[in-house]
Amino acid sequence: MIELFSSDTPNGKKITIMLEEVGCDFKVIKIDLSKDEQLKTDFKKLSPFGKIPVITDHENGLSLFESGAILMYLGEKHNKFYELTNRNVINQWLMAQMGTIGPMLGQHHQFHHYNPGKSEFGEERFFKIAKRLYSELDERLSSSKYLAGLNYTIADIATWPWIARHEWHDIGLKNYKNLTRWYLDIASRDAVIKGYDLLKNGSKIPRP
Ligand SMILES: N[C@@H](CCC(=O)N[C@@H](CS)C(=O)NCC(=O)O)C(=O)O
Repeated sequence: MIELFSSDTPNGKKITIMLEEVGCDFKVIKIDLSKDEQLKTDFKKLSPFGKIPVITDHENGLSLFESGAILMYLGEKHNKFYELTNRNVINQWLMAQMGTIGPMLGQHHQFHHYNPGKSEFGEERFFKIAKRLYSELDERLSSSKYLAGLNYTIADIATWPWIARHEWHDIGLKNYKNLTRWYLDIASRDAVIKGYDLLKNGSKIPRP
């Protein structure tokens, strides 16, 4: 059994989706970020920077933080969505999500969604970057079925929950034909529908 310490955020949903995809028995322990539960001493023993998600695999006692590392671990352990023959390409797109797509869209959330009117510079800068990312992903998906090629992989699982925040982004997902095709394809997977509803409160995937 795997314990997942998480919150209902894109980084959190990556892992519920992956756990549903690999058919793993798991339990979610909710970390309330609004109450700073991520900064408690016991949690920081598992996650030194005080960030969700974290897993503990009770089969071997291993705890891991960083969503990308968790996806790689689960992909390797279950031999799913992380083919050895395509691993460099999968890693490349996974790292692009971890280093660029997540952090930049996260800033866009901060300025455009949570704090509009506080910084014109921040709002404009991250709106522009987010829009550029939509175009760049659309371009990639014009010639590739999934981010790392023909197959659905952990790179898609890492990226998809960020695009699922498209209503907050206010960019108009439906104007990006290839990104929309990819988004809807993944949104129709049973594991994604289940994993998206991280808190099991009936949360539905937003349509473009
Ligand atoms: N690179 C990390 C980022 C994790 C992250 O930013 N988590 C956020 C929620 S989505 C968090 O825990 N924020 C609380 C804080 O920073 O205090 C990962 O992918 O696991």
